[in-house]
Amino acid sequence: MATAVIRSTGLWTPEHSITNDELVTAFNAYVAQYNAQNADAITRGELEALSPSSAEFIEKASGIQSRYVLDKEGILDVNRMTPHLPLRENTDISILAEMGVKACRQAMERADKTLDDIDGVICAASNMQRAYPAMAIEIQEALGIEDGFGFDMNVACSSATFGIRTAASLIESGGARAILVVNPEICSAHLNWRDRDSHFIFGDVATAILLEREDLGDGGFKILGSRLRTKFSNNIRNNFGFLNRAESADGRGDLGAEAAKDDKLFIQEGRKVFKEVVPMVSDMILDHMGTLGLKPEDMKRVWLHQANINMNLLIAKKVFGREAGGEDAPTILDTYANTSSAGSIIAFHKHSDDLKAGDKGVICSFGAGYSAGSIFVEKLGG
Ligand code: CO8
Repeated sequence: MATAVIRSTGLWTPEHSITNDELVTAFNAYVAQYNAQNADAITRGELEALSPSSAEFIEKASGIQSRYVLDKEGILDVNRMTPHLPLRENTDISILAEMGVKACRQAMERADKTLDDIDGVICAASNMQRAYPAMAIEIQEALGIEDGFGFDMNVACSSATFGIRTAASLIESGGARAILVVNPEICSAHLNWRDRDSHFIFGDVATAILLEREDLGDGGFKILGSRLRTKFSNNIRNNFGFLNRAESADGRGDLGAEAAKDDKLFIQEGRKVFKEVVPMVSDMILDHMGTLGLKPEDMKRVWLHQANINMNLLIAKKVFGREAGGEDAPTILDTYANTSSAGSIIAFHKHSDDLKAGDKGVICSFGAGYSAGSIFVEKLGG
C-alpha cells in the first residue's frame, strides 16, 4: 500500500481584524440601545435587561485577543451586527470558493506542484455556502484541474482532520496521486454577534493541505496514523437548514427572519463542552499514541484545535505528562480566535517549519458532533 504525506499547507487570512476592545465597544452600545428601547418592558418584568460584555472576561476565559473577519464594518454596526457579504451572480466565483482557492494556491506553491500533479479537491468545512453544486468542484474549476474530482464534507471543527484521513485513504489505495483538502471558514456569518456568551468566539480564514503519495516528491510530513472519533451531543448546535422553510407555520419560507433566529446560528453550552471534550480528546491522543508505539517524550509538538487556551493547556499537559507551553502546543487563537476546522491547520502551518527530520507530532481537532480527529505525523528529510 502507498504512503501518504502532508507535503505542504496554505493559509489565507482576511485583511480586517477586530480587537476585543472594538468588539466590546460595539456590543455594549447595542446593549445600551436595547435596554433604552425596552426600558418599560424591562421595568414591568416582561423582558430581561441585557448585560454588557467585557474584554477582560473574553481574554481570561478564552485567550482570544482579536479575530480576522471578511467584513468588519457590518459586524461592528450596532444596527446590523452581521457581516455584509453581498450576493454574487451565479457566474461569479462564490466567496467561499474564492477564499479556498487562495489557500490552495499557496499550498501548491510551497510544495512546488502544478495543476497536473493534483487529482482531487476535498472541501472540508463547518458550513458550506450552498447545498450544491459542491464548493470543492467550484474550487477545482477555479484552480483549473481538468482531469480530477471534488467533493464536500462537513464534520464541523473536525472537518480538516477527517478530510486529511479521507484524502490519505484515497492516496494509499491508489485512487489519487495528490489531493488538496481545503477549509474555508466564514464563521462570522453563522455567529450571533448579539449573544454575550459567544460573540467573541469566532473568526474567518481559509487553510489548505496538500497530500501526496510519498514517492512523488520530497519533504513534508509522513502520516504515521490517524484516528477519528464521534459521539453525539447537543451541546454545540446550529439548526439552520433546508427544512427551515417547511418548518415554518405559514410555509412562506421567510428565510431572512428564520435565519436570524438564535438557534439558526451557533449555540453552545460552553462549560459542558469544556468539561466533556478535554478528557475525550486527551484520552484519544494518549491511546492512539500507545497504539503507534510512541511515548510522550517521543512527541515534539501538538497542533491542537484552537477554541480555548485553557482547554489546550490542559490537553497538552495530559499528553506530555508535564506542564506544557507554547513550544509544545502553539497558540494561534490569540489573534485568529476559533476558526473551526482551520484552527489546528493554522497552528501547524505557522509552527512546523522548525521541526527536524524524524521529529514527531500530532494534529488534533475537536468540536461539534462531538467530533475529534488525531493525525500523527513525522517530519521527513529533504
Ligand atoms: N463578558 C463578560 N462576562 C461574561 C461574558 C462576556 N462576554 N459572557 C459570559 N459572562 C459571564 C457569565 O454571565 C458568567 O457570570 P456568572 O458567573 O455571574 O454567572 C461568567 O461570565 C462565566 O460564564 P461562563 O461559565 O459561560 O464562562 P466560561 O468560563 O465557561 O467561558 C467559554 C466561556 C470561553 C465559551 C468557555 O466555556 C469555552 O471556551 N468552552 C469551550 C467551548 C468550545 O470549545 N467550543 C467548541 C465550539 S467550536 C465548534 O465545534 C465549531 C462549531 C462549528 C463552527 C461554528 C462557527 C460559528
